[in-house]
Amino acid sequence: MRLNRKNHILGKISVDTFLKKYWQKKPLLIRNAIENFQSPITEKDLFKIAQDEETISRLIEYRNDMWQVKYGPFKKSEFLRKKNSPWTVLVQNINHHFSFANSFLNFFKFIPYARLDDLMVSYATKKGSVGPHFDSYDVFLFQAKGKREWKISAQKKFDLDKKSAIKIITNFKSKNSWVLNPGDMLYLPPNIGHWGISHSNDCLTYSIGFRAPDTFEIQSKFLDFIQDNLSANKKDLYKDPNLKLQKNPAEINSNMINKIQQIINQLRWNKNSIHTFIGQLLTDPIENAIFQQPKPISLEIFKKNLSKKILELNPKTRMLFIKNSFYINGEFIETDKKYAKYLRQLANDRKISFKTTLDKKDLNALGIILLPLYRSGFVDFIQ
Ligand SMILES: [Mn+2]
Repeated sequence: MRLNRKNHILGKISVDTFLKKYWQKKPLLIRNAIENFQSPITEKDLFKIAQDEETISRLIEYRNDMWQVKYGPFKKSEFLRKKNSPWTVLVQNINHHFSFANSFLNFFKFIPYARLDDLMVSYATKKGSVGPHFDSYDVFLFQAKGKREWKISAQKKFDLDKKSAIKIITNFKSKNSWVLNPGDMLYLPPNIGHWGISHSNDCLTYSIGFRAPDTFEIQSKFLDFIQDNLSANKKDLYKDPNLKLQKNPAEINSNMINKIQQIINQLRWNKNSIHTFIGQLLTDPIENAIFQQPKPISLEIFKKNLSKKILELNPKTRMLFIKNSFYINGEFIETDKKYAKYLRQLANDRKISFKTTLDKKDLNALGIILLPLYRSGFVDFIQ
């Protein structure tokens, strides 16, 4: 299995056709998206990661006529369950743990990184399911091991189970159903009712999930951003040296209203501030991400490493750019235009090698730009 064959993940469909006809529009089943696929990630790996404090994981089962959910971290003993009872465990951000999972995401480079959320992996025993439901986000469901049946509905209106702890559709009507084998994949746009049921005791499904900020989030975070960047002076007090006696002391006079309106109108933003806001918003790391800081090293040693080794982004790192402005994990990177091409390469490929490309001056300049990122644990050298 090779991970560098271009775009073959969509089978016979070209990226252009996919974007035009399917993305955010309608489901697509791709048989043999990857031929002879064998999952390097096993259920044992999942159970191990689900014990980690930092991991977001869920265990879902249908028991006593009810959908039940338990949130991780889990104890090892909690996975010593009977294989003849149906259950599912789902673990988020597997790409933060396995370099394989991280490179698997390369298959989905035809969608901008700014839209990518994570690779979630779920394991289910036979008949294990999380029930009929819909999601608000696009997802590719890649069958990695075992068999899973996917039923999808064409409904627009769903009734939800009010008693359930998870989102369950009570009036689910199946329109299509397919049994996916290893290497098969199903793409679903947002809000399509779907129901996956494991047909084997070794069912592993990779979910490549996308994210989309909602309008409320964008607006409220922008107001926070404006507040954080206020340049107004707190000593600049409201003044009214021309105050006139007014008939009703409780009335707010029009002078005061006009002056406050003027002050509010002083709030300004331009394209640059919007760029900074967007760059910071979209590279904000996931909530519980911890970046381990390496042993401190000098600029000289960092430069030596830079000229010999490959530098890569930490799997948790989000790095995006707008023209020559770069953002990494919510921070703006100051850089000379001359070095933008290297940072673009680092952001696009998520790694970079300077082995033969740099003279002393450039190596020094890039060392100065990249060392703080290294110190924050945002980038590291491949050993
Ligand atoms: Mn789903």
